[in-house]
Amino acid sequence: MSISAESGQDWQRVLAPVAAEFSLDGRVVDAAPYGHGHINETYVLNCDGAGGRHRRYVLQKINHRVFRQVPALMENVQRVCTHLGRKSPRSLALVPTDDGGSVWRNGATGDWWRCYDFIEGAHTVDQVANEAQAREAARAFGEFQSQLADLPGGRLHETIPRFHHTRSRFEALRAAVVADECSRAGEVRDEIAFAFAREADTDVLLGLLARGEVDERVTHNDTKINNVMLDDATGRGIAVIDLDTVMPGLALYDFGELVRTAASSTVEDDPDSSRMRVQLPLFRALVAGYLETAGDVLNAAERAHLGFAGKMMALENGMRFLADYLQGDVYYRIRHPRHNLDRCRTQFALVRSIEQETRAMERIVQEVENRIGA
Ligand code: ADP
Ligand code: GN1
Ligand code: MG
Repeated sequence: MSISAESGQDWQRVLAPVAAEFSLDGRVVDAAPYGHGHINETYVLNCDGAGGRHRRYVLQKINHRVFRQVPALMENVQRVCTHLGRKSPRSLALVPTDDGGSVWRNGATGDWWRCYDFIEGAHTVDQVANEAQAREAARAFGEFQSQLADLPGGRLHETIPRFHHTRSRFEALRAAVVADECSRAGEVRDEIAFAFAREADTDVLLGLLARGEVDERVTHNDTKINNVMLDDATGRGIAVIDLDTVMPGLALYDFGELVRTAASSTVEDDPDSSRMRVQLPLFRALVAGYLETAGDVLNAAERAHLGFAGKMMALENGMRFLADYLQGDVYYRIRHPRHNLDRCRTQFALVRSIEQETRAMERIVQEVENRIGA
């Protein structure tokens, strides 16, 4: 059965046959859509566990149009969960299928499903509330980076090839402009010009990698603020989630995504892009938190590009949203017809703001390094 997060169905009836494939503790009593992701479909299952204990699970339908090699993806996820589970007690844990697998495929629809233990006593936020929260999120992602430095078993699969290859993202945008399949290019001339004027930027991080100035690492690649769980009582960052894009990458991609989503003045799709700017106190908190836990693994070139990385990820995401708008909104889930355009404009406003604050951001990195003796 194909289901959509928006159609207001009887979730228990729809999801029960899927849930029945997994080794859950108890009977599913209730199910509902959950979270605000743009790619997968996420649901929470409420169960009557053994001895009447209430248990919750997260059930996800993997978007296999975006993730084309689901078994390879799940191999990555399983390896990373196992490794993190040895180091952190509350890390993300897969619930096996009844036959011991990590994922179940519905033979009738071709859909892929997986299930996680619900991480209780913690929450995610879509927007950072204060500097302490920004610092915690960065600390958790930095810890994730350093914990995966000794992941055994060889290179992870690239679940989406060239995911943060910003030059390729630029070329994809250029192709979408040329094709102009939905005759929308005329309406977004300013946004196209904005991206085209920054073509040279798209090669900077790739150049660092090609020259060996930064290393390839195991990175998360989607370090949005709502992909880290914060403890309800203490506010501590306790688990990094949404591991589909964990693969070989640059630490700067992770830090840049954090800057984009956690040092910004508004949400990524604010329809009023004039409200978007980089928040320097939040940027300072991110640098402090990230260096606290990942400082030992970052080299001088990485530290020198922490601010630029934020600009890069805002530009890359803005280009991706613009390309999707031009192609007729085929990739990201949208809630209204100009959603991708709003997202693009707001990301480009963030790019502009970071460009204006480049010097101040560089000074902040130096100040934090001097303070912690890094
Ligand atoms: P998406 O790819 O759609 O972003 P996520 O894996 O990030 O999917 O899940 C969406 C939301 O569901 C998260 O932002 C988080 O709030 C919640 N969530 C996901 N996994 C768990 C979990 N194991 N325990 C508790 N909440 C979770
Ligand atoms: C998508 O799945 P979600 O919502 O966490 C996207 C990210 C983008 C982000 C923009 C696999 O993330 O790359 O940065 O939207 N994930 C994928 O909000 O494309
Ligand atoms: Mg997510």
